[in-house]
Amino acid sequence: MKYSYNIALCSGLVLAFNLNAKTYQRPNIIHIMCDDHAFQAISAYGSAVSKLAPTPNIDRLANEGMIFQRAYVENSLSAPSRATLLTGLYSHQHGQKTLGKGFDERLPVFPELLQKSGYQTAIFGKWHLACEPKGFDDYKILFDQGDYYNPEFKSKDSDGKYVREEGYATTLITDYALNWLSNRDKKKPFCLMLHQKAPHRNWMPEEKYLNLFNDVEFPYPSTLYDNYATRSDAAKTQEMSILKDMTYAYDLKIDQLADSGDSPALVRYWEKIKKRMNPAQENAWVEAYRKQNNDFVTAKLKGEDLLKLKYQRYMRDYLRCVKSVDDQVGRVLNYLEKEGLLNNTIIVYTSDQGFYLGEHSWFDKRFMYEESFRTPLIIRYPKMIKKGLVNTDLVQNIDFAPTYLELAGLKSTNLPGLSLVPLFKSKTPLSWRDELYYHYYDYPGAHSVRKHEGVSTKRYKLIHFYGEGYGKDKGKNIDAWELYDLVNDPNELNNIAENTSYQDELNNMKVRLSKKRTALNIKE
Ligand code: SGN
Ligand code: CA
Repeated sequence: MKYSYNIALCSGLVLAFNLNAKTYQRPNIIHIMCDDHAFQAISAYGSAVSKLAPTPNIDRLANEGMIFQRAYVENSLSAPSRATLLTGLYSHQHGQKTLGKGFDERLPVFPELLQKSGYQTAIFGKWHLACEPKGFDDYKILFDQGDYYNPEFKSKDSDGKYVREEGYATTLITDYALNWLSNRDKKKPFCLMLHQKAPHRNWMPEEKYLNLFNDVEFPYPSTLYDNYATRSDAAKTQEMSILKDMTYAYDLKIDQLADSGDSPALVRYWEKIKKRMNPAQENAWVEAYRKQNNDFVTAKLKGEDLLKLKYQRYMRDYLRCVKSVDDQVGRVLNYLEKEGLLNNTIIVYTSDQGFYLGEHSWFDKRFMYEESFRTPLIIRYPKMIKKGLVNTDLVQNIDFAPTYLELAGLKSTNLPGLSLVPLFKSKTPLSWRDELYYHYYDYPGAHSVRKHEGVSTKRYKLIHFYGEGYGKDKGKNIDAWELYDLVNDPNELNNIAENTSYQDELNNMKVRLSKKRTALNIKE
């Protein structure tokens, strides 16, 4: 096997912590990963939107730990990110490059190694890989993307079947996690992966929050009207525009407008989803949206006004879902506090990628532009991390596996990522990476984002869009370069690849990309 872990218990690593190896107590690990949770929707990150929809429990993790300002993924999509988390590998190395099948199940995954070394391991919530979970003592996973209301879960005891559970996904997933923690063997350390489905599309809030934010007008991102003037065709041919692609019924819950251009497949899907609700849930739902839907229909808005109202409706539902996520993080923290586990448990809060909250006029993710390439990352571990620290080093989701292995006293070899442990102590090694490699492959696919790869330093980002066009893009092969100066143009509005003053930077970045491709053996 090409990628291997050395599973020997490694006292050398333990000593590297400056702790006495004999007294080193391996920490418990809780990896909380929410689906599509934009950093812009976490108040600790300080965006204008998040100030109106605060997340006090997630913020507590940041206040008592370290917030990473420059955490990124290597491929902004769920299944690839999940495979990367488990293996520590890039998409082309573990095979899960798109949402379809691809994961090389023979590869070792870090929970399996933790399990073999004496950890109790479990995963609850979204799984999203075509294979069965391995390396977990217990699991309860959603079917595919999972449902918000009364979702179906497969568990160790369900005979391979998905079984409907009554309730709201975010709460149920947390219930399972806390129940597992309560019944664990207290003599052994644990590794718990708590993977929420929320706030993934189609953003269905919990009953009690259906009216939250009704009177709030969320501020608009400064790039809401981006016209992609300096960009390649890729930004112009995507299908993730709030104005054009966000549907009335499925996305915005305005059923009266289902025949005003919505995709019939999504309308049918939405009808099916609604049937999952029990009568009380359905009533609450209809009541909550009645007035605002009537207002929306009566207003008959067009153009900019329509975009703004769609954005408001999108933000309200998205942030309502986030509110439930934050509540449940609070429940987990309370449990750990009550059980005296807050000191020796590393709690990681992150997402499987970033997400657009109207920036560039979009929802969804996939692009290497900051809002989807970047992801939230907050880590609380008082034994190593002092309170209230802000980290600005370039970190990436390939770093999780080496971090967890090091914390568990295990050694990893041949992994492309870096353990974050030295950063916890605010001592960035001089040799820390100064660039990130990114590659998106899922085209043709939902939202029509063209294939691209790139490298990013703290200062510049180079993106290369490539490949044949399909469907509506048939005949439009693309081979386009974009370069952004992240310091002078943090919103990435000015592609300077063709600007004569930046040809040295362009060439330097092209050399970086070419070297990365060689080092990582990229074939595509
Ligand atoms: C579904 C969504 C897409 C989303 C992908 C991937 N469509 O296909 O909007 O981009 O998931 O999301 S939906 O009609 O099913 O809602 S991911 O987080 O799993 O990568
Ligand atoms: Ca996702």
